[in-house]
Amino acid sequence: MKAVVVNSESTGVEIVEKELRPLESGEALVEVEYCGVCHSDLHIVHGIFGKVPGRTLGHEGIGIVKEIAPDVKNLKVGDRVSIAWFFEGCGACEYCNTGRETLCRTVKNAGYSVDGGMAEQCIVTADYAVKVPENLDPAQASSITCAGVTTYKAIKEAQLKPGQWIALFGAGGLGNLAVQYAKKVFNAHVVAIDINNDKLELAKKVGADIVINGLEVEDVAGLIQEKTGGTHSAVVTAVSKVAFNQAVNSVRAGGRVVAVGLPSEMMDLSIVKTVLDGIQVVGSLVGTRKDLEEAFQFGAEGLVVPVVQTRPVEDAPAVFDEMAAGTIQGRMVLDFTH
Ligand code: 8ID
Ligand code: ZN
Repeated sequence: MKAVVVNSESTGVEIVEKELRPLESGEALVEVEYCGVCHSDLHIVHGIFGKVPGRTLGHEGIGIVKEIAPDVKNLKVGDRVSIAWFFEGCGACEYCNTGRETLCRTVKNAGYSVDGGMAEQCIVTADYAVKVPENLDPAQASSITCAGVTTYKAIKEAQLKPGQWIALFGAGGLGNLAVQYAKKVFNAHVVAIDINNDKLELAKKVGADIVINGLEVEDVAGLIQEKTGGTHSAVVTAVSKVAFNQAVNSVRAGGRVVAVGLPSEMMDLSIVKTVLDGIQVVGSLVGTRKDLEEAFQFGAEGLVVPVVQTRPVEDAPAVFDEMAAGTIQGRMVLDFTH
């Protein structure tokens, strides 16, 4: 089968032929239909979490179950399921047992510590594959499998209430979905900040009340304070510390900043401001299986509509270049159905 893998130098991706091993207990074989390309895949290719040459990428996979191990009870052949970053937890630790399973210390992550969904077929741990609702388009579902669930969960972490203001830094693959979840699901007011006007146009189209180009405005945080009185919270998916620093200064006293983007940098955090203004800064990592089920359902109900463009698998190297150049609107999704 065809698979998109990290090349041997960890500098880019290549498309190779791979064979899958036989299924083991608790596993299912999935014939992949679509897999989105996330900015995290680019980080993985560049080895920022540790080099993984030869690894099959992909944690926005959607496909159909073709085969199950004899002991699998929760899936049947023909089910449409996800292949997500949260590929498997131990199921027994304090994190797995307190609704924080993505923090499991022995977690497996698709497309990083185990082979992922950017291939014609993928072996999944059946208990961790989340079913896709019938009326959700599978290419759109792929984008919810990481970008959607991650932003939906991050907004939960922001403790956003209806009618409040939220600042969303970054309007890329994650960010445009963050706008939609914040606006349509949480009924909030949204400021979207990016450094690219095309992405801001998309943010506006999908519901942002105010858009700001961080390169065209001298004092981004000051402008947000002026227009909103300081937002109640912020979610940062931008891949730049500049945005993290602006976020801290954009929220009102008691505000919550949720870090999602993964630039390999340090943010500046004024201790005095953090203390005197009671600012909270928290990290948020993808979402649990339950979060993904909920995030899918809002897609199935048409409240959230992922902006996706399908591309042939052969385009994978080009899509990674476009991701690095920042020219993608919404999500590029590799099409394994042809
Ligand atoms: O669970 C998690 N925490 C998680 C899950 C999935 C992805 C984290 N991520 C991380 C990715 O690894 C990546 O670091 O979130 C980040 C964003 O992923 P993405 O949305 O898939 O990337 P993108 O489509 O390239 O969008 C990034 C946006 O940031 C903007 C860019 O213009 C682009 O639209 N941006 C940048 I770069 N600098 C900015 C700045 N200073 C900025 N926007 C505002 N201000
Ligand atoms: Zn991702």
